[in-house]
Amino acid sequence: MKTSLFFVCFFQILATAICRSDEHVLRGSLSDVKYPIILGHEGAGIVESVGSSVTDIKPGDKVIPLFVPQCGTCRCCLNPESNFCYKNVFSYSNRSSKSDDTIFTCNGTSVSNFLDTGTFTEYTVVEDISVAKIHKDAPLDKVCLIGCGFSTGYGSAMNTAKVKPGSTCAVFGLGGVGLSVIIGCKVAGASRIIGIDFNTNKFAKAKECGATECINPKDYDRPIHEVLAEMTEGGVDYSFEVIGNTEVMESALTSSHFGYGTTIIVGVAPSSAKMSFDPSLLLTGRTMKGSIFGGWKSKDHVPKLVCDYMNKKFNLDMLITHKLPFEKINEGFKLLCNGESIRTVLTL
Ligand code: CND
Ligand code: ZN
Ligand code: ZN
Repeated sequence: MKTSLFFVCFFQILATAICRSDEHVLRGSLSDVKYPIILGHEGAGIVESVGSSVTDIKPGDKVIPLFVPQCGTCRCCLNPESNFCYKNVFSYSNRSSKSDDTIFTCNGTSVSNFLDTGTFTEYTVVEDISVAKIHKDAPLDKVCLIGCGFSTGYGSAMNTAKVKPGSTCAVFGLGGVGLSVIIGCKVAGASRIIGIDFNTNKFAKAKECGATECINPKDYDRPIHEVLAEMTEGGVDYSFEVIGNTEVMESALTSSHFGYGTTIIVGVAPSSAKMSFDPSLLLTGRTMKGSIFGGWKSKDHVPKLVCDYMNKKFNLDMLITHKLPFEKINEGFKLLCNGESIRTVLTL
């Protein structure tokens, strides 16, 4: 391990949820990770020990690991518009970890650590820039969702799109991340929030989160952007792709209104995927952006999001449909793949 031991934090994971990105890696659709790998990036735990140079975290603190780090000193961290960090793993050819050497080994074989957070383990070790101390009374089996799914969706609406009061939004994909986009659109004051999914079973929960209408593309014999254009007199103000499908990304872009519509890409497409669309969609005044971890500067904002949750600014409990002991993790993946769960939280 090249990382200096002075700057590490060793902690026990007490709760972790399953996000679709973990399943993308299980399925092999992200080719830039190295196997074997410890998956999981949506967790929370309690610190056991820290390196001697770590000043902001101490043993006994509750923490959330951060899959986008915040070193605080690089060009991205210093840019108020960015939540990226030069120490992120996304800009490296190996998406499992930013260094070639790994912290973990099993019988002499290196084991990668997904997004430098790998939470599907009882204990882990991360750099101090990849972990945030949270409120001492935070319920770990709930706030683990702030480690990815909730913050990613909620921030995509609040920070990346900057949804305005009275606006119309379309959210493609009603999983844990998409429903969190809906919660963000609602908190931002959107007056119409249209959920789109081909699994109709997701509609009731989407409405509970704030969707005003839900539609299933399978119910129409014409492209969904035409249906949305009809419903909204020409197109939506904001559209979000929260699936990871490039064809849906194009639909989301086409569904936004010319002249001012904004499309946010949140879903993670397979590594080999390429997008192709008519450039006049942008030429005519639409904007398309991507959002990692909802645009939050992780180390600064995760503790605040936990406090906002505790102060009831938003409710994420309704995203948790299943709770299982950690050893039933494979059952949790089955629930996700069968479209039966929103978030399964695994606890020790
Ligand atoms: P989940 O699988 O729970 O939800 C996806 C939803 O999309 C499901 O309800 C599906 O039924 C629906 N769906 C799939 N294909 C279609 C389609 N063609 N048309 C309509 N509906 C469809 O996933 P999740 O909510 O956990 O994650 C969603 C995406 O977000 C996924 O790609 C994940 O990898 C990504 C993500 C991004 C980030 C980030 O920082 N940007 C962080 N974590 C996860
Ligand atoms: Zn940085
Ligand atoms: Zn995730």
